[in-house]
Amino acid sequence: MVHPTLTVRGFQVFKGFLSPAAQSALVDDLREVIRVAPLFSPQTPYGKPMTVRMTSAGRYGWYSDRTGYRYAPRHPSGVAWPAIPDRVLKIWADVAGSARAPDCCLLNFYAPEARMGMHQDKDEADFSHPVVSVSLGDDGLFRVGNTERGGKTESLWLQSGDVVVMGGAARLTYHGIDRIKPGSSTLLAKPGRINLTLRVVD
Ligand code: MD6
Ligand code: FE
Repeated sequence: MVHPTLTVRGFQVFKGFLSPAAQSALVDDLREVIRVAPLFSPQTPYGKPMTVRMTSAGRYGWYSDRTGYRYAPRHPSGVAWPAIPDRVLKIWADVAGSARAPDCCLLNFYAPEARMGMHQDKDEADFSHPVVSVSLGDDGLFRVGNTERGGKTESLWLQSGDVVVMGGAARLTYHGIDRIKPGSSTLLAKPGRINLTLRVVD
């Protein structure tokens, strides 16, 4: 049984869950995912592209364009999403407490200026499964709000190797990334941050 280092508004934070060696091995796996399914900049229903670039692994990939958000069975190029790496599935098995394996691993890449606005993760069919996130590379300032938009928030820095579980009463809590701290980690070849989110979709 693993225990979170701290819990922020129901988000369980496992600081330093992955050793530096485990982080490097994971980055090698993700390089292969990106080779097969290259990062792209999703459009949004609001007309502006997202500042993060993304891709996915698994049976479903998260996709956004002017018509809305959805899970898609293929990368925009038409190729099937690559399989979720075993090392990623192991993290889910260790922390999620879910009987099912995830069927989407969304990979977000934050270049130095990228951010992610406050959002809920609500495109999945069954909110009894948590969302598990893995941070790699530069530190990211994570903001946690409420189950309704607005109100007071709390922020914490997520560092390379940290794992967050968003489940239970926190499953529909608003959250986002205000900014990253370029150069705070040497894990990646260039400044930036990778965040993986694992979900059960259908
Ligand atoms: C990020 N994370 O850390 C954005 N979603 O870059 C998320 O949007 C997120 O950390 C669901 C559960 C945990 C998360
Ligand atoms: Fe999210």
